[in-house]
Amino acid sequence: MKTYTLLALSLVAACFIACGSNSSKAVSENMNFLAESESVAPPDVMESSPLGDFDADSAYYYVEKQVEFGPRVPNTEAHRLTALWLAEQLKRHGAKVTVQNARLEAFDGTILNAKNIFGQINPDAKERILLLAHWDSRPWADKDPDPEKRILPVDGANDGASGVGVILEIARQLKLNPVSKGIDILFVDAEDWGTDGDDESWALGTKYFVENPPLKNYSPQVAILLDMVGGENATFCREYFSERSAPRVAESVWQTAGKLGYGKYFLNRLGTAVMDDHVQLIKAGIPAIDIIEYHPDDDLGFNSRWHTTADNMEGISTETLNAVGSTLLTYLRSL
Ligand code: AHN
Ligand code: ZN
Repeated sequence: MKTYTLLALSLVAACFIACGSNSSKAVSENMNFLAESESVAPPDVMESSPLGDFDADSAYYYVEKQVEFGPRVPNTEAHRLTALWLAEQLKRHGAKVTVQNARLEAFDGTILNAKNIFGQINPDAKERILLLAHWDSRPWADKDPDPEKRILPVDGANDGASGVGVILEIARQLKLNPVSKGIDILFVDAEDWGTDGDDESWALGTKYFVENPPLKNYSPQVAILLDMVGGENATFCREYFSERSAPRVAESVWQTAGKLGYGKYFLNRLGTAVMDDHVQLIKAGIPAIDIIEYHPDDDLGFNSRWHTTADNMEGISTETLNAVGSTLLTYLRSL
């Protein structure tokens, strides 16, 4: 991983860390997803969860389901089918769904047929919180230790699917046991078709979203981004831009985690600055925090699987998904 150290206080002088992932799977096995989509979590998972509690097995299942489509690389069939499945899942959880279609030009000139999937829970509530995660996966495992694998797409089990899986499970729980606040969910596309050294090449989907808001005067009170929230032994620090943008929200989230006994995951200390989707929101005036794996005391940075072919289901930990999902759901219920 690579960390670009922040030298200036402005967002323009950004810095960050890097990414990892894995193998491809046949898309054809996934053609029956529409029929399956009515069943969400397997029955034993549903029964094991008390009403209103985050169920990490269910979140894991959502992560696995995404990975089974194959790498969700823009302009592929796996990507197209995953978008349909995600919109379907949000609808099933009672959200009012809008899909934004955008043609976005990547740094290498490729035109990406991108889709931002936006769902609103309690669409008439005035006070709103936005939860987001990117759902695309990186086209190249450029950090893979094996040079021959660096042209392969990544599974993005952690980098992409984990955040989406946690948010889908939160949506499911909010349907079982609703809150009165407005909760918006945004699965953004085209985050990960970027290149090192070009900050503007990342987070294209979120940039499009803020430039083309799906609603007039859309201004959630705060946005919470989940990125790489499923890695085994992950730690989460208070990311630099988040801390400048919404310190009180970060404080509450980290405090909530501590009270729930997840202090070994949520380290209450300042992390590095990461160029991620939340930066586009902050630039557009939406306060935002990023919950992203970061290891402050070693060279690992994000996670050794990041942007390698090893970012697959083997790196996903139910315990980590539980720490993040339980913390976030408890935080949302406390508002
Ligand atoms: C960069 O590496 C530029 N940003 C980290 C954001 C990221 C990439 N999250 C997942 N993949
Ligand atoms: Zn990535």
